[in-house]
Amino acid sequence: MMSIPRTNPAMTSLPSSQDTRPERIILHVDMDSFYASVEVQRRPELRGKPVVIGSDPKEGKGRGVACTCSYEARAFGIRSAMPVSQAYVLCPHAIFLPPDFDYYSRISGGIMELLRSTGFRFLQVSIDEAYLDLSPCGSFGAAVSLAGQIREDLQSRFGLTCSIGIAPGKTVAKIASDFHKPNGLTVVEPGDIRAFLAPLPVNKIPGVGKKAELHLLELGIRTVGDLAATDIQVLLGRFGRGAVSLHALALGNDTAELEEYDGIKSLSRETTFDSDTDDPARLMSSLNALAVAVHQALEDEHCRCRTVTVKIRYQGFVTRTKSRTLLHMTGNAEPIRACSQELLREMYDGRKVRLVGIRLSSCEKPDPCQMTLGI
Ligand code: TTP
Ligand code: MG
Repeated sequence: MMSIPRTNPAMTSLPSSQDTRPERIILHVDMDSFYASVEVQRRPELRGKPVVIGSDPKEGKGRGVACTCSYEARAFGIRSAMPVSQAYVLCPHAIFLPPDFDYYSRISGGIMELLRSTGFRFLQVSIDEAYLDLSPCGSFGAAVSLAGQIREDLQSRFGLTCSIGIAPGKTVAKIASDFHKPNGLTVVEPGDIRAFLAPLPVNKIPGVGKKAELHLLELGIRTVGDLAATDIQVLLGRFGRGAVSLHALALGNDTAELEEYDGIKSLSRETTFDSDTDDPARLMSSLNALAVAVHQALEDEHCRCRTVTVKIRYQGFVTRTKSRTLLHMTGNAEPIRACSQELLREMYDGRKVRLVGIRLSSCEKPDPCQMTLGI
């Protein structure tokens, strides 16, 4: 394993096995404190300050949560998903900014385009993270050079830093990108996976959440090394088949492959009424049916979405649309239905309607490398 701290982003010495021909080289990139860094980039006066992206803390009485915060704010103990009231207590002089999702989505689009344009197999897994399959590079040394180029390009084009992990499989690449944040580059070569993972707490494995962590702790398993040393039969008895890939990973076998996914940009469903209507109940029930249908389409694609748009075409073909970006990606029917109803209520002006429609956009596929345990 080789870790390159942020103070030394340029590689000077290449890993010893640069001449070997590994089967797979996967790069995972994750932007650092993404929403906060994007805000700091467009408001340079915020640089170096604790910045929290979330709703107004109202001097400790606000009820929302923080989406993320700058690393300066993290030094005060503030974290993503923490209530803003708590964040305010930890750092009253932090700068709290409301999220501007449309802007973050646009910047994310540019970043993903840059990564895609490298020409390697590409998979975006969230607004600020993606994988590239760098196997055609032929060596870890060549992959590290390319990673350096990507970091430079992201810095010069967007003024943003990222953290990168390079490993023979997706799961280890993802764990590695988180290893030296922010602005880190961590390379785990094929023979080093087990040693790299062994000291890490089990919750560093994607998909091992609080519940799984507690179950593992009950078995005396705290680190990935403990997991490797545990008899697979014990794990199978406790977690079922989900334990197989988890145990294999702990032993150094990262089998998660990168399947390229072009991504659906949007999904829509619409209904044209037999006769134009201004009956609110009829409009709402049609909208609800559309929400069910478009959600089904989303499920069929195994996707989640972030933005909901409602379209109304009035008599005479005058068409209006209104969009809303949800706080989180969702694959659930309820937020889509509720948001569509809200948009219709806000937009409808009482005229006779010819057509209504719902469109879901900013769609993405959840990261398939998440481990799932049968608990
Ligand atoms: P992350 O990559 O998890 O976090 P981050 O980029 O802010 O920080 P890090 O340097 O640790 O990678 O998430 C990307 C963005 O997604 C984040 O900037 C804001 C958003 N987000 C939320 O809105 N709510 C959440 O709970 C989390 C974790 C992220
Ligand atoms: Mg990030």
